[in-house]
Amino acid sequence: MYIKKINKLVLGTNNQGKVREISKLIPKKIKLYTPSRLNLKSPKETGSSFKENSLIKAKFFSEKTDEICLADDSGLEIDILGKLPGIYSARWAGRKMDFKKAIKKVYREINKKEVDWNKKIKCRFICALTIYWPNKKYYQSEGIIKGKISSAPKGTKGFGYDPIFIPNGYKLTFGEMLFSKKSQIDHRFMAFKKIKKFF
Ligand code: ITT
Repeated sequence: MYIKKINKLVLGTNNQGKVREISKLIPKKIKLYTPSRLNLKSPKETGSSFKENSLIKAKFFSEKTDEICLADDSGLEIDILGKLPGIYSARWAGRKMDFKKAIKKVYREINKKEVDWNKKIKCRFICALTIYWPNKKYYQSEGIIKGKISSAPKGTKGFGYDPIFIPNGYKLTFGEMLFSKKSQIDHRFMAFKKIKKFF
């Protein structure tokens, strides 16, 4: 299949943590634009899955700009909480996107279950990416990284729920890990690997 390489792209996210991380994955020669630079707010995420929500965002920003758009919908699923916060991961942080508050809510909800912190609190980060072209074609991919919830938040690197997530096979939280390490194993990288051919 002949794939026309992309040389200009709108990153359909208003989350600066994602902008930082996705920008590093995309080859330097591609010109990147962000909604904040174009003064565009995000659409309502009315989908019921990561894939649906990433499509809503990619389509919205592509139609607004008439450019190719890459959007990410992601979140943390915690088994003992029935996979919450999941697609509500950003919403748990409230309107001010306060992740200290979201993390407190995670511990509050887990402790309501009277868990044994010596046992593993299983969870996973999921990322759905959608590339949407102005001719309405689109392509989606999903990436997952499994892990456990740390018994306390640790580290100041990264963003969002990084201080409470310990990937399987590691002792450090994503908040303690160097970005160069996180970006080689995380859900965003796993999803990105599947769409790399377009860049
Ligand atoms: P956009 O919709 O503008 O992209 P958002 O923050 O609302 O920004 P989501 O709806 O996809 O994005 O919410 C996902 C939330 O899950 C996000 O706010 C992060 O806090 C969290 N999250 C996703 N990937 C993460 C990662 O790699 N590390 C830590 N937290 C992450």
